[in-house]
Amino acid sequence: MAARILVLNGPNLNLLGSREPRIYGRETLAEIEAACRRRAKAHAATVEFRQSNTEGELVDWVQQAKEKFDALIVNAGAYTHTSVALLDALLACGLPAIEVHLSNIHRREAFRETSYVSKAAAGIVMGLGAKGYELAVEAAVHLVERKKKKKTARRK
Ligand code: CA2
Repeated sequence: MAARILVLNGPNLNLLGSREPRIYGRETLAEIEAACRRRAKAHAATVEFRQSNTEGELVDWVQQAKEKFDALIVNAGAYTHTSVALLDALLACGLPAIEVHLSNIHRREAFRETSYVSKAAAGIVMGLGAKGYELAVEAAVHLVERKKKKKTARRK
C-alpha cells in the first residue's frame, strides 16, 4: 500500500513567502505543499499538509495520526525549541517522524540549538529551504518501505 504521510507545520509558518525571505526563502507554504504532493505522487505516496499556530492542535494531530498515516514530517516552528508536550506525543505515536527546518537552526541564535522534536525524529533535514520538505518526503517514503520490507521478511 502507498505510504501515507502527514506533514505538520507549526506557528507562523503560514507567513512564509511574505516576510523574512533571507532566512526562510520566498516560497509560500501552499507552494511547498504542492511540491510535496508532486514528490509524493512520484512514489505513489500521498501527503496531507496541515499548519497550526496552536500547540495543543499539533499534539492532537500527532495523537490521531496512527489511525490514518504511516509517517510524519514535522516542522514545529518555534515549538521545536520549547514543546515537551509535542515530544511526548511524537514518542507515544510510534510512527517514524522526519524533522524539517527551512533554516539551519545550529547557525542561528543559541536558543534555537535545542530541539525537543529531534529526540523523537528518525531523521532531520535542515538548512535547505523549501527543498528540505521534498527531501523529507523522500526520506519518509524510504522509512515506510523499509519498515514494510522488514515486516514481510519476518513473516517468511
Ligand atoms: O527554520 C525553520 O524551519 C524553523 O522551524 C522556523 C521557525 C523557527 O522558530 C525555528 O527556529 C526554525 C519560525 C517560522 C516562522 O516563519 C516565518 C515566516 C515568515 C515570516 C515570519 C516567520
